[in-house]
Amino acid sequence: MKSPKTVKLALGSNLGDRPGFMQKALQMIHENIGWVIDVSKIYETPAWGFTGNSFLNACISVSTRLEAQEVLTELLLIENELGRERNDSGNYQDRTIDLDILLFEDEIIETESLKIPHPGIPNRKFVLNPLADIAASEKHPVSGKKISQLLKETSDESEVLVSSAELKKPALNYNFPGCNYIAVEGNIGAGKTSFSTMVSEDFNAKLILERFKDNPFLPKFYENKERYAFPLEMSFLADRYQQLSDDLAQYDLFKDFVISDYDVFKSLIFAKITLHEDEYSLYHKLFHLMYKELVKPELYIYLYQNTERLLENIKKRGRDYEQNIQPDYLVDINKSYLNFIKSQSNMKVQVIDISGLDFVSNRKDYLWLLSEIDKAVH
Ligand code: PH2
Ligand code: MG
Ligand code: MG
Repeated sequence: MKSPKTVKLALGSNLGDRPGFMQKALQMIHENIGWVIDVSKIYETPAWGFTGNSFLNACISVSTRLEAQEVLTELLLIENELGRERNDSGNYQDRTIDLDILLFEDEIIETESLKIPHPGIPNRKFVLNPLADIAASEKHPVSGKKISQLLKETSDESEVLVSSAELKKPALNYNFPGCNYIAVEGNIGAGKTSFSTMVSEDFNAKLILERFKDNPFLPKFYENKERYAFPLEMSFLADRYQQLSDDLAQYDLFKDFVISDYDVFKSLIFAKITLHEDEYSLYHKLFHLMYKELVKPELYIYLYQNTERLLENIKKRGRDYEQNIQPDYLVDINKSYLNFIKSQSNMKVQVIDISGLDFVSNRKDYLWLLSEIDKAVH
């Protein structure tokens, strides 16, 4: 899973309901590309390089997990959707909407279909003016000059006016109010880590990830469950207890809430499956001594994924020691989780069926998942 990057886009329209097309484009960018972080003013500009209706132009800043080439593909789809017609005369034409990538972080890309930074930036006031609204002090990755400097120096003398129309950022609708601590749970390979990482990046949350990699018993356990189940469960419990009591006690002033990719109760859920009865009863005692000391999540999210997809995900992420996990084991784990969830009365719990979804590569699925959680919080 990729971390979000910031892309600067130019919007232009000189045909039909110009501000309407621009606002619709913004909404479609939100749904298909990423979060619209910043919008410029709208400018009224004379058609540059051809004779045509005057344009409305604006620039926006978008936080996206797509690559530049994928952003371009999405922009072309949106242009089509909004009635953009192209002929292949090679000349500029009037258009309902034009969406161009100006900057993609500080990447320099030169392919047949894509040139970033957009080569037109320095000599177009209809780009520089709105771009300066949202990125005046950013440096052009090739010339190293600030956008504000490029605007001062440009040889373009066209008359660019601020329009009375304004762009509205698409509503976020997700702000997890009143939830200081969210735990994301689910079976092995459900996508707990991906989802909590994405939320922490997108909503300024402190992220707590299970340190399974440091557990020396885990690969051994998958080789020989009889021998290694008890030390494995004990070491997970000790580590989770330590991590949660440390990390939840340290309040981070600069973060809005905490999200973790596990809840400590999973220790008991797994132990119930992997331990013998006498071992489990010992484990159970120790577990509750520790459990009562820990802060409980205010919202517990269970991502339900079907066994087939779990196995696919496990295969895809390719951890050697997980490759022999049997479907039955995953079915048992899921059942135990659901039993635990049923018995919870004090905690806000939400089970979300994500089978058939792919929230990592499909932004619409991700937005749907967020809206489901938002329902639980409100
Ligand atoms: N886009 C062009 C060509 N000319 N002129 C203005 N004022 N605004 C534009 O967005 C514009 C243009 C090619 O994309
Ligand atoms: Mg253009
Ligand atoms: Mg274009």
